[in-house]
Amino acid sequence: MLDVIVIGAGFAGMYMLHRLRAAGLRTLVLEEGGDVGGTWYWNRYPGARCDVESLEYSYSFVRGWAWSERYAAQPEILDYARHVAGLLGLRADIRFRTRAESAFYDEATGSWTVTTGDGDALRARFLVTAVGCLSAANVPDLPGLASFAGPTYHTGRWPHEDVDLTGRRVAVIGTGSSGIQLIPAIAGRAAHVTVFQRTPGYSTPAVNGPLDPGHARWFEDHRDELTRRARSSPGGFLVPYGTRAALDVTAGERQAEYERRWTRGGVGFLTGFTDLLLSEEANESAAEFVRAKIRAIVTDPATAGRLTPKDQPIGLKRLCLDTGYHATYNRPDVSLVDLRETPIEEIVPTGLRTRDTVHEADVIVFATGYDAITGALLAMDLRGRGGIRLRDRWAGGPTSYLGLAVAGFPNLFTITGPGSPSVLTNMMVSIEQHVEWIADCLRDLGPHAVIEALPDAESSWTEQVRELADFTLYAKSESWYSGANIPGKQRVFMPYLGGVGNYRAECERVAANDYEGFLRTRLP
Ligand code: N01
Repeated sequence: MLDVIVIGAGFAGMYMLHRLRAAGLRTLVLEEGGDVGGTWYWNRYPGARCDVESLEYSYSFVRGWAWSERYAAQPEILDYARHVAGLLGLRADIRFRTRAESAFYDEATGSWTVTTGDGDALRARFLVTAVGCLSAANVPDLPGLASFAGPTYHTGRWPHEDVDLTGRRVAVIGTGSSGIQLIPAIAGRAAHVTVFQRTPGYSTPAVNGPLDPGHARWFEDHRDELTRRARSSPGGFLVPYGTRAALDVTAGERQAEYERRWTRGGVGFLTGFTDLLLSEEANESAAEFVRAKIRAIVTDPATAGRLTPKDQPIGLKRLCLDTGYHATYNRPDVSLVDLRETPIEEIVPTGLRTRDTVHEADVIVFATGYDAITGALLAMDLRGRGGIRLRDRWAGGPTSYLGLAVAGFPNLFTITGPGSPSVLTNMMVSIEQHVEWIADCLRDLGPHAVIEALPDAESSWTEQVRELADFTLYAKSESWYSGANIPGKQRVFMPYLGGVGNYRAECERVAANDYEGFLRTRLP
């Protein structure tokens, strides 16, 4: 029997393997893909790149990698993941092209049995999921889709072989982060791009460019100090966080701050003031700034109007970063269909039919997002004590203790699970924190331990996650953060909003208090 099975070999699973090996635990990683990299293995669509600066979106303990751009493109990030796998010799303990279909906990032996897609049953004392928050692709069930004559792709399951869109008429459905990156990258190469937009989103410029080698050297020289800063910050980013409320300064000062952050680019647009996600009035000032930018960039007023978010606060859906997204609509070979005005009625062999016409297309790209945070966990048949299914435990929405553990599921840890800061933060910072906490826990407890979240601890943590969301504008928002993008999914705001610094302190306190909130026993 193994000590630990880890599911997923993205950045979380890779680091988990490294730390568990260092703790002397026999570990096997199961990975559905053909190599390491997780999200960066699957998201190969044109234009895919990180929206966190690459220097920050990298392991804090790996040195000597030279990023070429401020925001690396997907191939470079995948190269980095492969480089780290080689450096640490990880592949020897990763079984690729192996999907974990089910995982059952056996109380008698205190162990998990994981059944793979090829029918193998593997046993381990502990199970760690590193399945990613945005990995279960959402493809809408559009009538007639099977009749479409051309190929269809989802951005998160992009083929590994070359997809040549040159001279093709491409329909893109979805204008979230993926669509916003893809659309400018294929415009000009495709014969025509028709974008099907349901809700216009806010986006600010990435301001990407070659990475200054001097800055990269400085970053590496100060890496330990910068890592400490990121780990104690609200979001795990090294952006400047403002200390004043937007409503406490003059309109001119607000405007100047927004302009400064817009020009600098990156994820910091909304961190300039303390109240942008708390007060509708403050939020509206930032939203209106971005709306005015869209109106200034897009030359056709009707198109600008359709692209401009109305009656929606900014930042409650993930704020996108773009490179020339809105300006793309000034091209003659790019057109926009507003699905609120003319919904897709059906897909026909030659394209997409809306009320007034058939939009002809050779290729359809779904940039329609994910069943986020819980989707990949629930895609497996996970069963805990007494055979209870995670799917049933979470029928009313996910519950967890610290986003790391679920009552009734002993010896299971969920990296960046629901109830942890995860997707609202720099994922690298959140991944490292979870991995280190889990590895230390298993090292402290030893391989014969059984550890399980107590129901009371789980309820009060879940309540705390909800109360924090209720305190902010997120409470009323409709987004994948709360499952609103998936028909029939229970609406629960899933990420913990207290910030990575506070969250880390709480996890450390729990561990120092002899794993308070967990029931610990030992196998005989
Ligand atoms: O997915 P999304 P994404 N008919 O859910 C539309 C991360 N990420 O893949 O808003 C028509 O954001 C949907 O419309 P609406 C990042 O965290 C990061 O773009 O629901 N349209 C929306 O426009 C991000 O937030 C990076 O009305 C439909 C779009 O599809 C997360 O992944 C890059 C539809 C989905 O947007 C997800 O981003 C890419 C339907 N039936 C992604 N269903 C970087 O690091 C959905 N839509 C840069």
